Amino acid sequence: MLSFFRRKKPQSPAESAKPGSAEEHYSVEELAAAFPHPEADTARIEPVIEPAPATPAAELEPIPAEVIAAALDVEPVAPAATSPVVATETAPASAGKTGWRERLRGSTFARSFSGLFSRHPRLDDDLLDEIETALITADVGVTATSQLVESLRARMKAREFADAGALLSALRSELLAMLRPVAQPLHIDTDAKPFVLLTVGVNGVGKTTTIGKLAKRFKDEERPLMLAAGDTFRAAAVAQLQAWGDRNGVPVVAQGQNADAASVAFDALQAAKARGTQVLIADTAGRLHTQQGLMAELGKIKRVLQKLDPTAPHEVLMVIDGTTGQNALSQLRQFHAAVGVTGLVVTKLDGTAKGGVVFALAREFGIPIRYAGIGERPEDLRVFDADAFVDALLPESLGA
Ligand SMILES: Nc1nc2c(ncn2[C@@H]2O[C@H](COP(=O)(O)OP(=O)(O)OP(=O)(O)O)[C@@H](O)[C@H]2O)c(=O)[nH]1
Ligand SMILES: [Mg+2]
Repeated sequence: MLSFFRRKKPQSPAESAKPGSAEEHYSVEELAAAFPHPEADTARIEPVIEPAPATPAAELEPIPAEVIAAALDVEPVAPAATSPVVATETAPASAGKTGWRERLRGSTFARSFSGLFSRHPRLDDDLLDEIETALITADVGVTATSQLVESLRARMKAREFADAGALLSALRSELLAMLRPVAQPLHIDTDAKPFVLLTVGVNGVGKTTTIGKLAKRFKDEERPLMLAAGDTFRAAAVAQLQAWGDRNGVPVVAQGQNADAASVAFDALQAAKARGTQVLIADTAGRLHTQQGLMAELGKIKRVLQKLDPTAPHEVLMVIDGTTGQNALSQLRQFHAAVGVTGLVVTKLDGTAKGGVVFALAREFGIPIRYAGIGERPEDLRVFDADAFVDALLPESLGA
């Protein structure tokens, strides 16, 4: 692990804005032990463009495994003992055995539709009204829902459907047609040296967890990889990323809490270039899309990366919490304006997510959806599959 620390700047408002963040924090003593700080003052440092000389990792106290484990709420694990760039053995990836349908069963979308066709087996306006209500409840959005239902109504009046099952098939096809164009997997351009992936999103959506899952995926694909701990607002965020790095034998460039995020990104890109790393993934602090200063900081990270590589970042991956609902649209609008989002990950689709927001995002923005998070384990980050997704929410068998 490459790790070095800088002076403190005042606490970010993003931290206090984060619901439930208090429980995730360490005591002052734990933080002091985890992140020994050379200076005690709290003056804000000016943005650092040129990287400062790094303190050799050997001079730093390692973060105790218990502290890292506490950040992740898991059993402590022994960190990788080898040099960062040397590939270490990773546990064999257990295949994601649980299917999309099983994981998305609890979604509002799936629950609203299960039973709908058996309650309304007749092909009539009541059935269409029920479908409209189910789509709205599942957060597909008013405009997309109206379009879908009116199209079905016109086709029903034209006697295109023999029965309710045929109407269900038509609805499935229309939903698929909305998603297929955005189901574009992430392509790692190996000519980019390295391919820089910048993750962004509001607080708690699953950015760091997604990075950990991607680290495992890319490591399994034998891609030389490096992580940048660009969430410098919380010490626990650095520890969380370092834990994922340690687990997967992936080096993490960090400067500790309150360092300048753009400086971390710059240092990491320099280190990645020097080591011939293929992929660099940069974490960033969660921020509300309405916090203009913090949104502008993302633009700065991007500009600083471009000083070293004008084509970086090669992917701005926005992570969206699938339980968010229609607010996800304004989040994406703001992040896209600030930093140019090129791909999406929709997480937490396994829980109580409504599911429909994926259609609203696809319809409104047409930005590629790269991955879906359908659980907390590394193998639960799935390449977004439009067919599997629609099939899970609205199985063909419902109309039988
Ligand atoms: N069920 C489920 N939980 C997830 C998924 N992805 C992330 N989580 C959980 O969401 C919580 C927040 O994840 P983080 O990765 O810390 O989120 P973050 O966006 O980095 O948060 P900040 O850095 O605080 O903004 C953790 O408890 C994760 O385990 C998912 O696909 N499904
Ligand atoms: Mg995070």
